[in-house]
Parts: sequence; structure tokens; C-alpha cells
Amino acid sequence: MNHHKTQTSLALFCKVVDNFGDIGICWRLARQLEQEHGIAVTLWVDDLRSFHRICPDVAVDRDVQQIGTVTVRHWRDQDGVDGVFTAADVADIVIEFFACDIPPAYIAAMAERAPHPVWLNLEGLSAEEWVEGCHALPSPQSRSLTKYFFFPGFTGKTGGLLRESGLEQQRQAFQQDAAAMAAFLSQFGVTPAEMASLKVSLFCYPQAPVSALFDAWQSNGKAITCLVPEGVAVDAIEKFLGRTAHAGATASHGALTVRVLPFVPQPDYDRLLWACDLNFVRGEDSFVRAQWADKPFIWHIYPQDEDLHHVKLNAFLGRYTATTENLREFSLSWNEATKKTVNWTSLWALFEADMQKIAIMSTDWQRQMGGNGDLTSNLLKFAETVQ
Ligand code: TRH
Repeated sequence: MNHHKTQTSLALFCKVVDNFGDIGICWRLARQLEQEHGIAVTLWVDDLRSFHRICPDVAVDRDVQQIGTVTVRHWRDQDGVDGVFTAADVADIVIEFFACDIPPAYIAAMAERAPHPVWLNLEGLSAEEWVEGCHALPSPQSRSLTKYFFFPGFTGKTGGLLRESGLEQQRQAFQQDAAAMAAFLSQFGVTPAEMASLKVSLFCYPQAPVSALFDAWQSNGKAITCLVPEGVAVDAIEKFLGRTAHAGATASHGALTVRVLPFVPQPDYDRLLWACDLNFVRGEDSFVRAQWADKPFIWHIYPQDEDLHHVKLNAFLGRYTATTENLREFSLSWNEATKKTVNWTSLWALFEADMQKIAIMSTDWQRQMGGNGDLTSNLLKFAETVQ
């Protein structure tokens, strides 16, 4: 970057469709833009409550606040209080997340600004082939503006995946420090005996067959401790516990102990993934974080109409170089993407036997993904080429 130039500014617009992934991804991107690239970021977000869950520093009732050096603005509506913009308000780079409609008045101000800002639509993650063909395509808009599609992905012909530059070192340091891991887990009440058991984190959508898997785990040869953040798979957890699934609740039946954790801030969620032997993840962001944890994981994909998500699940399993036949079977069953009758006891036994092999192969996968660069750097490089 030319150091005579004033600081590059970037506006990121995020609509929370549901849950935590939308803001989870935008917040991760915003922080990395600012911390690793010195970009002045304004993050517009319509749901400060979701944001507060993953980042407790966020106040839920403020129009404008600084979190670190990122400016967070409450995006209230399309035309009302946010609606007055001039060309001077417009950032050098404007990103809309998941094709959310940015305020028309902001777009009008973009058209008046000379030069026009770089305008990107940051899309959702998919391993499907067509993504390479759509990544970086221009889409002409009114008033001589051009919007570009930017797709995350698993190949060098996509934008890559979000990954902070110091992440691998941080993870390795944590995983090599048994005392740090024990201290991290014990704050949630995890006992030394549970630490020595097979530790599993569980994050999934409500329809996952959690009860069926819990039944199989109860008769497992080795003790299993399942750590589940509050609010996840509530029905199955309460059935197992026989009581309300609030943070701190725990019960054991047979070989299985289930322990409810608080919903932790985003950096602690990474530590949880690093500390466990197996992670069940979902959506987009936790799915990517599990890939950096160097541990086997099972993905519960966000459900879509007409079982479109099964196509996406298969596309990923086909691309993921750590996929074994047993991992594939287990993943398809977990997502109800198979017509076969599921015997969770044998499925689990087969998958468990593969876990070590999968963990080793997942190290190669990380290396391969690293070769595609990280999404934030790729995005800024792309912005320079279309400026
Ligand atoms: O929450 P998700 O299901 O999010 C999304 C959204 O539903 C979105 O609309 C959809 O498009 C997308 O999935 C595919 O799952 P995800 O993506 O894994 O995001 C969860 C975020 O919450 C992630 O940033 C990690 C964070 N998190 C914590 O910070 N603490 C926790 O305790 C847990 C369990 C998660």
C-alpha cells in the first residue's frame, strides 16, 4: 500500500438473517481488515443483540460505537435516520454481505463520489463447482456503478477462506500447553476425569439427531464428555438432563456426560474447538473454524429448500481431502441426507476408528487451503485491480 495515501476506508453492511453466522463472519472480516491491513472499517449491522452474544463489548442500544478501532453503526432502516448521505460519507470500498440491500441513499451517494468506490457483494460459502465461474464477475448497476461478486471458497479460483495470520501459531501454542487447556475447560466446570475422556463440542441446528447419537454414546467403551453451548439442541439436551439446559447444567448416563456451557465470546469458541477431540459445527463460520482446529469435525449444514443443502454437503465432502468413507456416512446421516436406515452405534464405532487418520489428513487440508491465501487479503488485492 502506498504510504503517502491516507488510510483506506471500508464500509461493510451486514443484515442478520438469523443466528450468529452473518455477524460472526462480518465481525471477523472487519477485525482482520483493521488489525492486519490498517483499513478504517465501519460495520453497519441491523441486529446488535446477535452481535452482543458473540462480542459482549457491543452495547445493544447505541447508534455508533467503537469496538477496538472498528466503528460499529446500528443500521436501523433503509430510508429513515440512516438515510442522509453525501459523497463524502462514502468509503473507498463498500461491501454488502450476502446480497443485503444497502440503503438507496447510500448508493446514490456512491454514484456521486469521484472516483466511485469499489463495490463488492460478499457471497456465502459453497464447495460447488459453479462458484469459480461466478467469483469476481462484474454486475453493472444503475448510474454507472459496478458491483462485483466475491465468493469465498476452497480453491485458488475463489476468494479463499477467512483465516487470521497468527491463527495457526496461537492454536499450536494453546494445544501444546496442557495447563492452559485445562484452565480453559475448568472455568466451565469440566472435571479432570472429563478432561481425560473423549471431549466433543456440539453446535448444530435443532433438527440434528442428537438424541439418537446420545443413546449410542451412553454404551460407548470409552467415556465421552459432550460440551454444548447454551441454546443449542435444547430439546435433546433437556431430555438427556431431565431439567432446564442452562449454563452449568450437567448429567451423566452410562459412558456419556453432557455439560452445558455458556455461549462464549468468539475467540473462546476457537479455544473450545482446539481443546476438544471432535467438533460438531454448523452454518458457515464455525464450519470454517473447525477446519483450522486440526481436529476431526462433523458439519451440520444450514437447511435450505428442496434439500439444496445436501448438494452443498456432498460437494464439500467430495472436495475435503480428509473425507473417509465413514466420515461421509456419518455426515450424511447427521444431515438426514441418506435413505439408508441409520444404526448410530455402528456408525459411531466406524467413525471413531477413523478419527486419528482424519485428524492427520486435516493438517494437509489446512496446508492446501493456506495455498489459496486468506479471504481478507484476497479481497483487498481484488479491490485494487478494479479500482
Ligand atoms: O449461527 P449459525 O447458524 O449462522 C449462520 C446463519 O444462520 C446465517 O443466516 C446462515 O447464512 C449461515 O449460518 C450459513 O452458524 P455459524 O455460521 O457457525 O456462526 C456461528 C457464530 O457464532 C460463529 O462466528 C461462532 C460463534 N459462536 C460463538 O461466538 N460462541 C459460541 O459459544 C458459539 C457456539 C458460536
